[in-house]
Amino acid sequence: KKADKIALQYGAHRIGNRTDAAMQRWRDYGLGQFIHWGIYAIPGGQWEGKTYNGAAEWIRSWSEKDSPANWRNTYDNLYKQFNPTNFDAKQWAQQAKDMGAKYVIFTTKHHDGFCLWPSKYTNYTIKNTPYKKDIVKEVVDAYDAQGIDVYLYFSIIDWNHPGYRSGTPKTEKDIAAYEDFKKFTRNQLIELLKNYPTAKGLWFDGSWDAAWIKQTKWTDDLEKELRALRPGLIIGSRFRADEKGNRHFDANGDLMGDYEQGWERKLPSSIEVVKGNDWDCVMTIPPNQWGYNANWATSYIKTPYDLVGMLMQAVSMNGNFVINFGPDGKGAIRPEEANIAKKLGEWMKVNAEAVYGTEYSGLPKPDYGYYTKKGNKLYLTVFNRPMNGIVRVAIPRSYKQRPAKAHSLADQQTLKLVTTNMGMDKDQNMYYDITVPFAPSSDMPFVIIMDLNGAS
Ligand code: JFZ
Repeated sequence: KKADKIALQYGAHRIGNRTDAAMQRWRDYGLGQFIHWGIYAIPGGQWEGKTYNGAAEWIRSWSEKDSPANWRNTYDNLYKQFNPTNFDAKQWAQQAKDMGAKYVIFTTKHHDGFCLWPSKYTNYTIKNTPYKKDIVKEVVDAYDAQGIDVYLYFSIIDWNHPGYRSGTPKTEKDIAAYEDFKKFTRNQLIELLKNYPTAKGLWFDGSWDAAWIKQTKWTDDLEKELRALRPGLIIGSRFRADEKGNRHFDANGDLMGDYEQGWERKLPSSIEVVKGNDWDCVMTIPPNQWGYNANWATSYIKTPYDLVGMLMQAVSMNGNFVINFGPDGKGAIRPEEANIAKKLGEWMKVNAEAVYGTEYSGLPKPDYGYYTKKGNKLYLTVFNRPMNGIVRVAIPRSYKQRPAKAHSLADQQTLKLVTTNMGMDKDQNMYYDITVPFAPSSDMPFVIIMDLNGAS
């Protein structure tokens, strides 16, 4: 389309969103769960009596700075104590189901290199812990049984593998080591796809190192190979770089991968920002802790209200919203997270119709909250309740559909809807006043459904 596009061999291989059934299913999820679990859950953000305020799953790198002699010996031996006797994949999956999650992203291997599956290609795996059993398999089976789609998180960064390099390998020795690491990475990815045939996608991380970015052709070939192994496989934009070193978006600004994977603890401010691309947002409950951090009390903890706000902000702009959980070293989900999952689930149980399978409404964001839309139904999730109990919906005259009637989702009660001619509208809006019950039935947002006239 654009004449000024430069020729790229390893840029985006598709312009526009995927249209197949697997991707449509992804698009309809709305809400997902992330789980960060690994041996970093044992120290839980504390190292030799010191609390580290950085992300707990990064503790190996914090402790390295403080006691260089210690970290390799100590951290890399933590797996010998990994025996999560409270781990119950079925319970996790039940909790995720009750929360309303439609997909889960599970850390098979984080930056520390420890594998939660019994990989054939390293000894640094769950098989060599007191626990022994394949945790990835337990998680996949339990979530499959609940009808929750599984995505395998995989870190390219691997602090344990001797061939891993962050900077571009230059010496012969480094180059050979890195070639080894590439083989290892490829083997592990193929192994994951073979071991877990129901997994719907791979969620890549730690692909920002200079060494990795340089592997343009190799990573492109590998992505193709993985896709050929698993038809429908979903891979986001955080895997490879184009030949100019661009990540996520190639030198022409086109998205590489199936959806934009750059929304890490942030949300787009408007629909224009996401340029029509599929995307999801991954969010921590504290400001920035993915792995278990024993000391949560010192930071702000997002409330169910906050999280529903972010969920609706995401879904109203065609995104999915993924909430992270960090189970402790014994495999238990902390009570604060369990409580948030429960509260969200209670809300989702009533209001999920405004979430699943809905899309951007085509309307400007209302001050009351967020619109979502499905066919002839327009949903307004109300966070800001007007003082007079009248929600005034402004619909541009150019919008094809008109609200004909309204009801509340929670109790299916018909709500009074009056077309209002203010006679002063320079923005060419039509107004629809909807009277909402004066007393809010809970401290959480509520949803108004409007039935629309006219073809969507
Ligand atoms: C990475 C990891 O380092 C972190 O531990 C966690 O697993 C998270 C989900 O991913 O952190 C990132 C990744 C991407 C960005 C920032 C932090 N980003 O795109 O800005």
